[in-house]
Amino acid sequence: MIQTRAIDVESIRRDFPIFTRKVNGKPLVYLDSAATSQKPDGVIESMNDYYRRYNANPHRGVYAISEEATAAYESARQKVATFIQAPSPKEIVFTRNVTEAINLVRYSWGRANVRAGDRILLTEMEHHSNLVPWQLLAREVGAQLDFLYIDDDGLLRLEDLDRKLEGARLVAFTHQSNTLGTINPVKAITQAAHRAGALVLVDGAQAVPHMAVNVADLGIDFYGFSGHKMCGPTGIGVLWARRALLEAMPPFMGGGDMIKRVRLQEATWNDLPWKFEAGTPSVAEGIGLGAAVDYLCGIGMDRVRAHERTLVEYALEKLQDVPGIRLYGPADSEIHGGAVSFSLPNVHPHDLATLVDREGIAIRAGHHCTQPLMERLGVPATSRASFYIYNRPAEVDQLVEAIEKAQKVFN
Ligand code: 7TS
Repeated sequence: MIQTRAIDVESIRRDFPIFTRKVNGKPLVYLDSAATSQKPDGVIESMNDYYRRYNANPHRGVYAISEEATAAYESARQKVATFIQAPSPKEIVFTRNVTEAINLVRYSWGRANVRAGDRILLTEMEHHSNLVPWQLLAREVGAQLDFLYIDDDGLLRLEDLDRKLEGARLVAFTHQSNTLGTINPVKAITQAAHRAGALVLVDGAQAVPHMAVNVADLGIDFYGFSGHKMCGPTGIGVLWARRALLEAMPPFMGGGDMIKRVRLQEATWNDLPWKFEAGTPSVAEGIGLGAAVDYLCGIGMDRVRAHERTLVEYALEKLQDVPGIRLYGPADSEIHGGAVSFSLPNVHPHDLATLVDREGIAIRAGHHCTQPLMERLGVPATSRASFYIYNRPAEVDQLVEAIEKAQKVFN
């Protein structure tokens, strides 16, 4: 059995209460962190503590517990800013999730800046969250969608990039594919896009939880991600954008908190980032996300990535030996993040997921919200195992054994 020396998995696992439970009489083997990660005690406790000790609506009251709630919520924003190396917490807009972050850009920036005939360049591997919003915008303003396609290794075909950038206003693509695991060359695409005069939005849902991300160094314009995939709670996500863009963009939703002065016929907007945060925010969730950032920083993102890289290498090596298996995505772990998709000749992905669940193993089966990518791969669905800090190499062995057992049922 191989060991990953990057992090102490056994100690990390003790921080996650869910790993004390059994599923179908077996210890839980959780291989679906690309869908949502498990939560450590510190995150759960931070939210409990807010509700138990200082629950109040932030930004409004002048009394002590409201000030405490405001301070905790805004300190989470600062933590997130530092985590992704954003120049200022004013550039960190809290949303519900990455889906809302992308829709915010579509609605606020897109409607003001994308015109009839403009192009929006996407890729064939996008999650529906980074595809459907642009379909809606394109339909609304008369813009055209174009796509970068993938090669058989699951890499973007960048030889088409410069040609496709002609007339593009925006390039929107995922940092890491949730289905293929492919880590895209963000800097290279961004440089080409900027040369062509297009802005760049990157969907960081599968990247921020798993590697060190520096938005300033990447040179991009918009970056979004979800708290629940990075040890944080559901209901909180982040849009980072360059300050000048946020300053120029009209608000997303109207309501309380996002205004400075309201008269019957008109209103003026609050400062950044609150201009984009209408209504009572997800306070507990924001605080929980701050605790998740603390937790990940305590491990170190380079070690998180190193650990997952070891797991992916091991998984690719072990899965390769399963008779008839088809593996998707790059073979090189340098550009393959912690999600491995595969299919078997005689077992439908849903049947496989059901059978391995009997062994306590949670994997995902389906189109992973990437239906166009499934079409390109020529399958309706794949099985996917995705890894995180709490996964052991031995769980890869358990998965492979369970797959082989499932194959016997169907052969
Ligand atoms: N973008 C990517 C790359 C994703 O992987 C996901 C969720 C989303 C956007 C949407 O995230 P949300 O938090 O706004 O819903 N991906 C998955 C998955 O792979 N399985 O379940 C959800």
